[in-house]
Amino acid sequence: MTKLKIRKKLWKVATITFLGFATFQAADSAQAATLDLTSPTSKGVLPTEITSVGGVVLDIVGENNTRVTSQLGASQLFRGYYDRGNPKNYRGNPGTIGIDNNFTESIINKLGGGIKELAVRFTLFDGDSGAKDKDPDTQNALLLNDIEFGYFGQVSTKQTDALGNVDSGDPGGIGFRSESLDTGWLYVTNASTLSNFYASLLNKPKVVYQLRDTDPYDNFYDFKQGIDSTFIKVTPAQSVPEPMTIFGTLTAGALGITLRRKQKQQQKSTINT
Ligand SMILES: [Ca+2]
Ligand SMILES: [Ca+2]
Ligand SMILES: [Ca+2]
Repeated sequence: MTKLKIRKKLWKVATITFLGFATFQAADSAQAATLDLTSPTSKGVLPTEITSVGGVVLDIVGENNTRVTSQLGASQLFRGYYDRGNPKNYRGNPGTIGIDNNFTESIINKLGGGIKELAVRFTLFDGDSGAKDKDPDTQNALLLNDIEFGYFGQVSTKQTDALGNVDSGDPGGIGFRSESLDTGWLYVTNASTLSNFYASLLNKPKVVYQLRDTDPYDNFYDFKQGIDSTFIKVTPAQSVPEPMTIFGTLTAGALGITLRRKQKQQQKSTINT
């Protein structure tokens, strides 16, 4: 490759890198109006197919850094009191929030033999797990496949409208508050919780979300609000190199060529003398 060609290539990469940053920043500012398009896992920004509000979003990072992101649609979830709401077979304590059947065996096999990180997002209207509500703090537990994953009353939440636009007057809260459409994430890295959950997926490839109440049937829940979308996506680890890495490699390559040329010149002059 001639020096001119290398220079041209470097310029091209620099331009792509710049455009990459510009796109990233644009996406970032577009997110300011809506909430929850970034997961607390190390993978961060959610696949664009995930809606800003509604349903249950499960974001899993496998031992091999492959990411599996699933959204169970709002229309498939529970609404009502857990002794009289619907679907009928979701009633009880624990009561079922929803069942995600998108986890096929082949998807679970892509996680590299285990789960490193897991985050789950809920959108719930009138959850009553805010500090001053009926079921604060640890009164409503979340279960995934019968395994305890935390408490609704300890989740940081934001109030939005049905399209996911954050209520500008809402300072945010802890728990899913009474008479409010709240969205928030639970984030789990506890190794034994994650390994138990992984084993449950191997046993039955589906995720059953449930809520266990210390004093059941006193409260109405509506998990059906927000934007309805059901979706699952597998993102392999490091499928595309970062622009900065390409730039770094090229620069190193160009330096290498210069160095080798100098060495050759030195060798030549050594032979000549
Ligand atoms: Ca209570
Ligand atoms: Ca209760
Ligand atoms: Ca309520």
